[in-house]
Amino acid sequence: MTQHGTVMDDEAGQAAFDAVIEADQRIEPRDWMPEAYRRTLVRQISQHAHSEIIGMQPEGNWITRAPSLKRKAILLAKVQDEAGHGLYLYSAAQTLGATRDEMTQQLIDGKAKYSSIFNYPTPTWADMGTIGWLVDGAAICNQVPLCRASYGPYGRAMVRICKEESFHQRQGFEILLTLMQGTEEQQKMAQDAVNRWYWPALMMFGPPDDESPNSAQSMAWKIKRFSNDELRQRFIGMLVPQAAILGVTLPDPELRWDEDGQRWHTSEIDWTEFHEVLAGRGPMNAVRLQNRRDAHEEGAWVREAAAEYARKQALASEGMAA
Ligand code: BYC
Repeated sequence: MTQHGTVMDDEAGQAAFDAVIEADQRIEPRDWMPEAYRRTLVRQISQHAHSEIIGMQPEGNWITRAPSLKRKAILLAKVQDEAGHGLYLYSAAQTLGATRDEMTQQLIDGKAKYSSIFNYPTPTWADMGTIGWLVDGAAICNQVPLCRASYGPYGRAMVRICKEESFHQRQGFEILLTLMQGTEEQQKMAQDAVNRWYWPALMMFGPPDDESPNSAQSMAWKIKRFSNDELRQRFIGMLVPQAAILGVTLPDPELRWDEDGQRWHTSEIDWTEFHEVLAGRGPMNAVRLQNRRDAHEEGAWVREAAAEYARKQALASEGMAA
């Protein structure tokens, strides 16, 4: 293993690694790193990449039915952005030695996790607004601190992703605002979508801190900067004034600011639902995976053609060099 190109034994490597983390600087791909740090990053970054790719489906479902040409162009661009995020993130995981083929195989075999949120259906146009507002909103809250993750390629990928997510969040908010200024039927459709997505969006931040096995170590390594519950609280604080502007009700009768505890008091989150979704038994898990498998099989010819083209290019440049 190396640190800036020099061969290091494990003891010196660990000391150099600890010093970089302590000084809040960045670990780069060729630096020495503990195996567990590498594994944690591959786990989190690949899950994140899979989430972006699977996350194209709930919105992709509405591209052909968006209510105007302008809405269609915006939605198409947003879904393409998610594909781009997946690609930056797969590339970041590849710098840690994971191959794209391995990661893809784990996803289509159903062995890899991806965000629970993408296992819910999108029956109405209001779901497009709500995904932007709540899902991209939660994503920003979770991902802005990841721009400072200690692993360089991950942090840098997150900077661009967060800029795009901010646009996504605003376009979702604008869809909901338009619906809320519309007919009674449109207002009901928007409120119904908020009712369906609110709790799953809170679950995106992961299990409560005392049931989050990875948080303490990931925070010590400065991959995560805030705990799951801290970010969930921050997200609720963001939503409350925005919900008031929209005129929608957050579907939690217990929600109130607790002045003494300096935190949002909420009803209990249904963690059984979260665990069911993670176990593959959410409303759309089977459909999402089957679509991903079909797309992989149907895209085989593209991968073969690209590999063949690369092989011919390599042969041609060898011929030129000879
Ligand atoms: N869904 O110890 P914990 C997007 C798993 S894409 C599924 O707290 P950690 C977008 C967790 O992986 C948004 N699994 O873990 C795209 C762990 O399992 P393993 C995706 C979850 O890693 C398209 C176990 O539960 N965002 O924005 O410290 C359109 C215990 O949890 C979930 C990211 O991926 C969940 N919600 O913290 C629109 C952000 N929560 O691996 C929008 C990057 C937890 O031990 N990831 N699990 O078997 C992270 O920040 C962290 O990985 C998490 C979890 C906060 C999610």
